[in-house]
Amino acid sequence: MFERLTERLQKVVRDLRGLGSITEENVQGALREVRMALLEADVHYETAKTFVSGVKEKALGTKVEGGVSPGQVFIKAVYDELVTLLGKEQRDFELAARPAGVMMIGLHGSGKTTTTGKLARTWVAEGKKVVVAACDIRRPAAVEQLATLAASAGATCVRPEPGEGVSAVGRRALEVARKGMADIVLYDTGGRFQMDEELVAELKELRAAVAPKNVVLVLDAAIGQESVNVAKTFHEALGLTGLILTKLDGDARGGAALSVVAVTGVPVLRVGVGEGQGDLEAFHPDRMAGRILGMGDVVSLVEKVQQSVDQKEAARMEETLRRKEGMNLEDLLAQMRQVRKLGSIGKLMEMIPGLSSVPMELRDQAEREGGARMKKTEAIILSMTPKERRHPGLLDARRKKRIAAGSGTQVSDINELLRQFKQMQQMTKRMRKLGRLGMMRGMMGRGGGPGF
Ligand SMILES: Nc1nc2c(ncn2[C@@H]2O[C@H](COP(=O)(O)OP(=O)(O)O)[C@@H](O)[C@H]2O)c(=O)[nH]1
Ligand SMILES: [Mg+2]
Repeated sequence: MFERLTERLQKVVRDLRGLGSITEENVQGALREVRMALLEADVHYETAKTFVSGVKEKALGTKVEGGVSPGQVFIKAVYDELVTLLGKEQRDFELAARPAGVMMIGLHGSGKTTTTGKLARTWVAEGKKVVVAACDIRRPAAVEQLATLAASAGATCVRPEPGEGVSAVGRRALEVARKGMADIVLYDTGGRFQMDEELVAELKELRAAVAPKNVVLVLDAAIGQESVNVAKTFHEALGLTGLILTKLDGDARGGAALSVVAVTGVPVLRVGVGEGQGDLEAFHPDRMAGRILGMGDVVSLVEKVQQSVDQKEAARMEETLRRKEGMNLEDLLAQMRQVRKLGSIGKLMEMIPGLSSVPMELRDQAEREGGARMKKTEAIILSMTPKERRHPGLLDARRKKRIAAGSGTQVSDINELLRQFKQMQQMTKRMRKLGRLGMMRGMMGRGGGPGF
């Protein structure tokens, strides 16, 4: 459902490539694309509007620096806004009361009974005493299903007695829980293939009988946009306190989550990720946003770069570019350490979409070779005197021999480093000249910088 959004965003990133900054004008088109994609995915008009203005504000307010492109900054803004829309923080059940009531409702086959079993299991494992009530009284098989799950979870199951109605079963389960000093009562209810008045009346009666603090809608994520209507109707009729999205192990990309949370404002408490009893997870708005965007881990990469390129170093690099004699070996050392701060090379490759598919062995190899080379270079530079680092021209055969001995390397290693360094130095000198030219061109209104 959100493949289109991903596609559009990738195009947006391509279009923003090469720009030096994000401005009101150049981001206009990108914002339009995002809005269209959201509307196409059936996101409510108002929600899309709020979303887009949030993205705009964030993107314009972010400085583009430290090796991050405007496209990446834009994606990051979209991502942040998605996280906000999805509820920002992880939320949980209201379990302060004793016993705390949790009413599980939803359409037929959405996963109510399975999820009731999963929850019981988690809570029992946390040392809580749990009672489950089989309030799906019309189908004997449903009662058996719950009883089996409860037994394996270590929870007490209250079954309907002949002639007993839904709310009577609920009331009796609550009584059992009170007497047994249980911590939690879970009410597993019946569903329909569609919402109807009879179901609503039945659920309302149960809710009135047991007054649970939690009324949780179990939603099959695979039903897509239909889930928005289902959630809206249930919310209006019964006042939901939380959502559980099931079957997220399938193809559903989380678009349903986005729309449902946006439309109802009800938080997602858990997600079902499989048929097994252990397949229930906490809901992390940030991870879901990443999943909706389907963009590898560009976002954490952007965050990492922004955090680690500290202001002082950025200023230092700028200063280097302004210096007439270009960069020196001290600058090189500082830059290498900056790169190192980003973490391992293998990890960085993993975070970049496209590079993440590079086989593990190759990533490891890059890691080893890159790491070993950086270490060697660092050792060589550290064996120099400060004066030598600032004026590499001083390095004659005698000095090189001394440095090689001090750093455990060969004179040939030092020559290799100096050769590469010369190339870098020439490049920074060229950048300096072009930079000035570029600025002049810019001032004369002909536009276009050097394109670095
Ligand atoms: N793949 C997958 N299947 C699930 C998940 N949750 C429930 N199911 C399956 O969905 C079907 C219906 O579940 P059930 O709990 O009986 O639904 P109910 O009618 O709402 O009580 C069962 O076959 C479950 O195994 C999930 O998170 N992932
Ligand atoms: Mg059921």
